[in-house]
Amino acid sequence: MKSTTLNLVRLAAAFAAVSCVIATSSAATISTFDSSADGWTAVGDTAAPVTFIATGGNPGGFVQVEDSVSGGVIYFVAPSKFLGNHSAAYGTNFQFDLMQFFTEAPDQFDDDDILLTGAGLTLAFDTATNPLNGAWSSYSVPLVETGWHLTNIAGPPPTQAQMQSVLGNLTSVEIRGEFQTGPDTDSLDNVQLVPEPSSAILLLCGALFVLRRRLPCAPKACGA
Ligand SMILES: [Ca+2]
Ligand SMILES: [Ca+2]
Ligand SMILES: [Ca+2]
Repeated sequence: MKSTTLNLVRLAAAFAAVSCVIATSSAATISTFDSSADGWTAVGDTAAPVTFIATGGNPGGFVQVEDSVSGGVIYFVAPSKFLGNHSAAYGTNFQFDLMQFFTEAPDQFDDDDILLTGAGLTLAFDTATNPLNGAWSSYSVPLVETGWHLTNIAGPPPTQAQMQSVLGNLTSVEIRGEFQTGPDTDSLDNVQLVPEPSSAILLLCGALFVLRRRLPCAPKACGA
């Protein structure tokens, strides 16, 4: 192949590969709080509305609330982009990072850790561990009926149809921020509701990357 043609093919393959990455990630609903609170609010006994903090997240910006310690449990409440039809998220993982901060002796309490509401149902999930005190903890919760409970974490498991109908009609997504009795500050970063790309798209993208790597370099065209 002539070097000009080769370079054009390499360029096309590179462009297609980059387009692949954009195409497979664009369907994700994500809040990384790079520059704002991204519409997140909170319910419960917060001392003030959700605050955006530009540094100290995991990484970059994050959101934080302070407990007013007046009774009640604080939950972060997702903005509208996490609501509606997220049927494609069934079978994927709901991911987020939490950090709690408290100075008194640990006095943690149990409660519903995630609440998904929709189609007249509420689904609750009990995460295995509470967030670290003063450090970020990452959560990845499978969006399948196993492990979820109807109404609250003491409820029976939902059916597959119930799980799917909630994900298809989400009206509320809440993540517990408060785990400590007494004063605490609660932080959230990197919330992701990520439909996995179809295996066909992944195979195509993989093939494009391989093609790009295997094409020979024209002299002085590819760099060292
Ligand atoms: Ca962040
Ligand atoms: Ca409280
Ligand atoms: Ca508290």
